[in-house]
Amino acid sequence: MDFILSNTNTQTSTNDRYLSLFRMMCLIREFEERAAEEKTKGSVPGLVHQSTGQEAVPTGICAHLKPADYLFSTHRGHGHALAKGADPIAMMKEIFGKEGGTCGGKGGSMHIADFSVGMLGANGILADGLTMAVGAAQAINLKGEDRIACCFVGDGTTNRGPFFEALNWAQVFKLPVLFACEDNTYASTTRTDEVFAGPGIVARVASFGMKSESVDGNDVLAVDVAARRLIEEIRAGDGPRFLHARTYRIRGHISNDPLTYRTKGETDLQMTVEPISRFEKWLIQNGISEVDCKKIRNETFALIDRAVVESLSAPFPDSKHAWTDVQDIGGPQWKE
Ligand SMILES: Cc1ncc(C[n+]2csc(CCOP(=O)(O)OP(=O)(O)O)c2C)c(N)n1
Ligand SMILES: [Mg+2]
Repeated sequence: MDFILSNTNTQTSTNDRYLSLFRMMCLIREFEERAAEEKTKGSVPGLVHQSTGQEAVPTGICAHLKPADYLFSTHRGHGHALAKGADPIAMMKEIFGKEGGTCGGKGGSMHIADFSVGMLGANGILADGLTMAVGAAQAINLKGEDRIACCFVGDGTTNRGPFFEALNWAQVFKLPVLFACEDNTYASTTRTDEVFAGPGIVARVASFGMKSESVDGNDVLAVDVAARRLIEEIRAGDGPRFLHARTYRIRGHISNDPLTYRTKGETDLQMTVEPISRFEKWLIQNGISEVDCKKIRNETFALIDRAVVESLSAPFPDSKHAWTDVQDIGGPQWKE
């Protein structure tokens, strides 16, 4: 992290920006910790995949996306949706399957979408978001629109066929899409490097002739700088780009994962470089007060607490709405 804070006016707005990055990371962490807690208590149907330790990646990238840009996500997508601007209270209700959720409580954790902020959907099918993002980017080009598409992808998913199709098509047609790989070391219970042929993800991307950057994904400022650069190039019409962020999944694959495939020592070591306390330490060393950081942590705690309380008391959707909003291809004639 090579940014220095000072007390000039320009720096005040820079400091505000750093604090907003910090706030977003805290929001994602708190949101997922509480969602997983409620899952354990039995209030949440469906699975909860936490991205604890990976918060710097969506935070640094989505800071450079505009509301009009399209975002496609994965099964581990709460952070992506929050960073794109989805309402945390409506998202929590969605995870609880309640009325008032971003998809009326009918999608759940792995199908969160909020079209009003360009978040076009999480996705439980690995790699399918990539091909959808490429389709959206092709539509953007055909219509001559001023926006880009972005899609998150896990490291393990880069072994699936649609990954190769998506990169190839995007590069051939020079489409405005950012592929953002969260390389969190694991694919479920498997270390990805044990099942990955060749010299690595960046080399695979290079074989398509696509420009990429590989960054420390636990350093929000490194992600921020790389994302700004790559997104500027995409907006300039240079075609697709790939951002490879090296990070670590501190929690299990799902909230009740017994973690028998790795040692506690490994996770403890990763805790020493996890992005939130690391950035907080840097902020304090560079002139932001501990009180300001604490205030942000307290505010996010209060907001998520409210989200949980409201979600618990919200009603389930009325069964008469079961067939609305579930497809957009002309209504549910097939049911009748
Ligand atoms: C097509 C498909 N195959 C298998 C699965 C089951 N599955 C869910 S997550 C996962 C591992 C994904 O690993 P990675 O891409 O690294 O993402 P991460 O979970 O680490 O975020 C698997 C195999 C799935 N959801 N979809
Ligand atoms: Mg992974």
